[in-house]
Amino acid sequence: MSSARRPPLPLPKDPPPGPFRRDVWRSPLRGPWLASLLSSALLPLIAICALTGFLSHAAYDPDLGQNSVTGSGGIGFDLYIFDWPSSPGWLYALSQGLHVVSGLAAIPILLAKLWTVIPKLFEWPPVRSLAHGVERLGLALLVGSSLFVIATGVINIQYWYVFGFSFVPAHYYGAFVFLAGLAVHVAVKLPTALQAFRERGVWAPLRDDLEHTRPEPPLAGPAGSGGPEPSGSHPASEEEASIPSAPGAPTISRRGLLATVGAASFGLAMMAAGQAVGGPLRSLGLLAPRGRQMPSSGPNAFPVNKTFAAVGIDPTATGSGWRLRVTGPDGDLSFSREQLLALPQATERLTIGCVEGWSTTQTWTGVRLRDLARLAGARASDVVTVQSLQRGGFGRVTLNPGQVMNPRSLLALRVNTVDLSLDHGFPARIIVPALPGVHNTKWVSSLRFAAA
Ligand SMILES: Nc1nc2c(c(=O)[nH]1)N[C@H]1C(S)=C(S)[C@@H](COP(=O)(O)O)O[C@H]1N2
Ligand SMILES: [Mo]
Repeated sequence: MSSARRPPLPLPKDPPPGPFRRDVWRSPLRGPWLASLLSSALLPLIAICALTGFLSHAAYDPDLGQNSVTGSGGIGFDLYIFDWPSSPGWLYALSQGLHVVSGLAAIPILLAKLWTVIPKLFEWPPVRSLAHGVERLGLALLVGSSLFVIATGVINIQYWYVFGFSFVPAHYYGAFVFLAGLAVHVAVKLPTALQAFRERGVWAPLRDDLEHTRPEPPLAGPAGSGGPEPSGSHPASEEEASIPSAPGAPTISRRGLLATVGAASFGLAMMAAGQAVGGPLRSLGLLAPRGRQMPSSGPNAFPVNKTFAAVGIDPTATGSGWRLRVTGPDGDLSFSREQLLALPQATERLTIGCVEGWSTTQTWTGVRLRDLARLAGARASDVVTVQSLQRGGFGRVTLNPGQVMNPRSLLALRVNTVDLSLDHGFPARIIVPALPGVHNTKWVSSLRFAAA
């Protein structure tokens, strides 16, 4: 097969000094068994993260202006054939909590996996044939997209909006590239992983202490060469490219490495869970950016995403001149805050579950959306478009008929027995069970009920 290895480009036969030389990579821990074990730990986390990610997008329907991927801002068709339910009330917070916990927990394992296979990044020659080139391009997309979805996710959780593109579509489309690449990768590599486990045992290499830590032997079956390494720069087979040709002495055992990675993963998961569950567990969220700007005590002491000052609404607009406009088939209505408080009030304990991985459950009081819909003459199949005093940003959202008609859905005027603070949406805000946090529009100025 030597002709297949001739570089299609005029490259020297031998790799240049540096990472392209196989003997640069000396850790005796690298090999197909370690890569397979780390991958087996990653896959369930990725599955949870992907499923909850797509559920979150389903929950974003019917529309969230600039965040929409299915509406006008996106690909223009609806991938989700069901309406996001508005019960149980903790559904979105649970889904989003799992998304962020599994995503963060995957990071140390993914990094360890990439470390295990990094010699393969520096194959020489970089491209041996068309098929090899296509395969490497696929791997580049897989690795690149995995790092992209994780980086954009972390940056978004950390409130650090540095990129010049919209997070939601970028993270969403990045996930498609990642999952497509992953599906191909799993299909191609599954036989090797099973073989590595069969030949070495799933857990057996973890019994070796530092002193007994040796490089993995080459795989014996079809995926491996079954023989000793040939001389030269090429590994006997693709699968063995990560096994060092000139191993150094181990500095950590395999179980030491896995314990370290596992501890990092568990620690990140706990920090994420602290934020996601909220309440007293919030203090576990050591890296959580939220909480800096909330009052330290009192009924309004729960996290604020965007403060009143940050969104730049004219402060006089929330004063005594504020009116809520309600439009529907029966025409145009207008309510002062006093008039809304004079309507039947409902009190509900409801959760705001934010896409950025935190949640908070508070006791909200206000007018049922269903009652306002009835006053406007809306039909049970109508959607409502909510408009905030804030223009642009998250100032407009559409809620589906189930969300409007749920008896627990409120236009909240008060929280924890006091008036909403300006930061929490005074004079009035939307609070709907199981709604993504970002749809719970603050500083509402109008509601328009209409056919979908
Ligand atoms: N008008 C408006 N409403 C908004 C936002 C906003 O930026 N503008 N942020 C949303 C987001 S992302 C979340 S998670 C919740 C947070 O509510 P809180 O700040 O009252 O805790 O409000 C939502 N309502
Ligand atoms: Mo949010």
